[in-house]
Parts: sequence; structure tokens; C-alpha cells
Amino acid sequence: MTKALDGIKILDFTHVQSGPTCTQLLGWFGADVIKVERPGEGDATRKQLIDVQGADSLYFTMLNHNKRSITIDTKNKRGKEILERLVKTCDVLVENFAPGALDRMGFSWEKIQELNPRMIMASVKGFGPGKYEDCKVYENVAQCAGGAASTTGFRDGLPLVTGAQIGDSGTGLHLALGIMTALFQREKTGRGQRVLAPMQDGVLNLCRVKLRDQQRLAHGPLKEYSQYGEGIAFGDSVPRAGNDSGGGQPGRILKCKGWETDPNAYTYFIIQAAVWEKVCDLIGEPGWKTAPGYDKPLHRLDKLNKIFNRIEQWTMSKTKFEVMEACNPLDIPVGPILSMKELAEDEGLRATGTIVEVDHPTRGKYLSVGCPIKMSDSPVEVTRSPLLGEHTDEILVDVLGYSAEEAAELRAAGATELIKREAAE
Ligand code: CAO
Repeated sequence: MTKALDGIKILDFTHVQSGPTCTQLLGWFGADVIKVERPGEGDATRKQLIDVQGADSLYFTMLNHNKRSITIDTKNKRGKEILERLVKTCDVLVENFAPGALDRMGFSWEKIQELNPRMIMASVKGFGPGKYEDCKVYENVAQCAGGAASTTGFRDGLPLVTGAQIGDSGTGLHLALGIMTALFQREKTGRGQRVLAPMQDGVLNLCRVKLRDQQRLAHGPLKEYSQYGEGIAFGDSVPRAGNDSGGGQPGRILKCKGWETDPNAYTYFIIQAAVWEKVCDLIGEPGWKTAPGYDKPLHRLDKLNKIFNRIEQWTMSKTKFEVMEACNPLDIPVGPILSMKELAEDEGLRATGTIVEVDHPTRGKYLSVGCPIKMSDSPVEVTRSPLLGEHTDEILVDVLGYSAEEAAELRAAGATELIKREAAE
């Protein structure tokens, strides 16, 4: 069966996490992703958080499926020549170098347009144009700069970063959407364009509801925040709201059977107005259905602590899965707090290909997260990440049209293999 992006060639100049998550998605959709890496070293993550000596790390293997690897020293004269051919041949260049690195390499946007006017050049940077545009940025910096940290955690505690990689993988997703849109527009105009996804902007986009709340604050307290029910005044910016539900439906994380020893024996529980009466019956408080102060959603807002304490008495008598079994048939929205161990063993996620087992020549079998987007006419087959430079000659010859002799010459010149820089110059 064909794939959605068959025939699209990606010059993948990405490293670490944000850029690689984007190009991995494009690979899953069928694009030919050619990952350019520095000879001898490659993407720094290959050697970060090593668990199996001599093998590429899980950090690298889990972010670089469905790609081919070519090593090119882009600071070597002959290496630049290879890169030029790649720019002329590919449809999209994706990069997430520090600001200015590509210019310093001699590949400014102007130069790229000159080489290939159809090329789409897509970049992740920490910040967009402005006073911070030159800064290097990693995940947690983006979470802090984009409004996630100031709104995550408990009111009386430190700002918190989240386990979800919203700065890196979140921005990779934004970039992938920009690339697809630019490819679609190119179909009509014949022209490439520049696509920029700053990490701060991507995180802020994911924190959209908190900017909503910032503006609501001007018109009074945020009544769905537990702070309101506790009678604590609001300041001039959105406070951290613990596990309060982000929407208009009050919700909390509640203890379940076994919480004393199991750090994940909890459930999320939402008291949506439409199912309030069913919640009352379920927890043994039928009187709350009609009691003044409990019967209307707005009246309940100053009693949320009392209400959730009562619900918790009920959830503590059940496991998190029993809570789900009891609530789902009643349409009461609940969610067990699933550990990574439980997710890794989840048969449903394995059946859909969201958790996949991949075989790798130097590390053996490992688990990975497959493509989370399912398309009926473009099936995804997850293939292992490439070894460093594994496809160098194949790409030079088959994609770029060099002869086998020329490929050997380029290696001897230090353009594709690591040789002492003094010798190359
Ligand atoms: N051949 C020769 N040189 C190469 C090369 C190759 N194939 N690939 C990269 N290089 C060079 C670059 O040209 C650059 O050289 P100069 O500094 O002389 O211009 C150098 O390697 C280092 O690149 P870098 O500055 O991008 O890498 P870093 O490790 O110092 O910084 C990071 C990493 C992520 C902080 C930075 O790239 C960045 O801010 N990127 C944008 C934001 C981003 O994506 N952050 C998310 C990262 S995931 O948490």
C-alpha cells in the first residue's frame, strides 16, 4: 500500500528531541528522511543516558525510527558540496540548530532559496524574533518561558515542569503541521517557504486555557479553582491550580484502594453537571441531588473540597480500575492514573501499534511509542533507527548521483568520515 508522503524527501538536519520527533512523524507517513550527522559523533543523544554499553541509547533510538543516516562534515569543503546536492534534491530541510548555526555553515535561507526555490526550510528555535532570539533552549526552559511551569503545581509549592515533553515533542508536532501546510501550498504556488516553530510559542499555544483564565481574572475569582472554595484571594496572575480540572467541569485526583503503598493508586474524577445525580447515588449521598447548595453546579463551587472528600471515601474502597468499571456505564468521566509500567504492558496500546517492540542490531529488542496518529490509507510500519552513517554510500550514489569512486573520494577527503581535521584542511 502507498503512504501519504511517498516521494517526499526530507533533509533531516535535526538533533536531540524537538526536531527528531517532527521528522520521525514524517517518516512514519512515508517520507524518505535522510538524517545528516556529524562524522564520528552523530546526534548527541546517541551517547546520552546509555543503558546498553556499545549500543545507541534509547533516547536516540526512540526518536529516530524510519530514517536513513548519512554522515557529512558540513564544515569540510567537499562536505558542503554534498549538502548543496541534498538541498537541490530534497523537498524539505528540517533543522533545530542553535540560532545562526546554519548561517555560519554557509546555508542561509537566501542561499537555500537560490539552490532550490521549491525547498521548504523548517526550523525549531527556542524563541521567535525578539530579545531572546539568540538563546539556546531545552525542554524545561521552554516549559518555563511558555507559561506551563507558572501554572503547574500546587499554589503553595514551586512552579513545576511536566513529564510530558510539551516543549520538545510538542514543538515537533507544531513544526510537522507547518511543514505539511507549506507542502500543500507549494502544490499551488510552486514555491517553498520558511516555517518557524519557536518552543516558547508552542508551549504557550498548549497553555491557551491559562491565558483565557488570566483575562477572566479581571472579572472576578476563578470559581472552578479550589482556591475559591477555600476562601483564598486571587492575585493578579493565574495561580497554580494543583489537579483542579482545567475546564468548567470540577475534577480532582482521588485516592483509590492501595494508595498507601502504590504511588499510582489514584483516579481522576470529574463531577460533570449532567451526571451529578448519578454521582450522588453512586457514592451514597442521594440527598445531595436536591439539597439546597448542592443541587446546582454554581452552588457547589464553594463546597468542592467537602464533595470530593466524600467521593474519595468511596474511591478509596475500590481499585482505580474498579472505579472506572463502576463509572463508565454511568457516563461519569474518570481516569485511572496509569504508570509507565502499566502502559508498557497495555495490550490495547500494543494492538493499535501505539506501543511497539522494535529489534535493533546492537541493543536487541526494545519498546517504543509508535505513531499516535492513525490513517486508514497510509499504514505505519515502525522500523529501527539507523546506525551512524549506515546509509552514507547508498545516499551518495542512489539519491545524489555520485559514482562509487566519487563516494570513496569524498570519504578520503574527510567529507563523510571522521578524519583528523588538520589532515582535511
Ligand atoms: N558537521 C559539522 N558541524 C556540524 C554538523 C555537521 N554535520 N552538525 C552540527 N554541526 C555544528 C554546528 O554547525 C554548530 O557549530 P557552530 O557553533 O560553530 O556554528 C555546532 O555543531 C553545534 O550546534 P548547536 O549549537 O545547535 O548544538 P549545541 O549542542 O551547542 O546546542 C541546542 C544544542 C539544542 C541547545 C541548540 O541546538 C538549540 O538551541 N536548538 C534550538 C532549540 C531546540 O531545538 N532545542 C530543543 C533541543 S531538545 O531538548
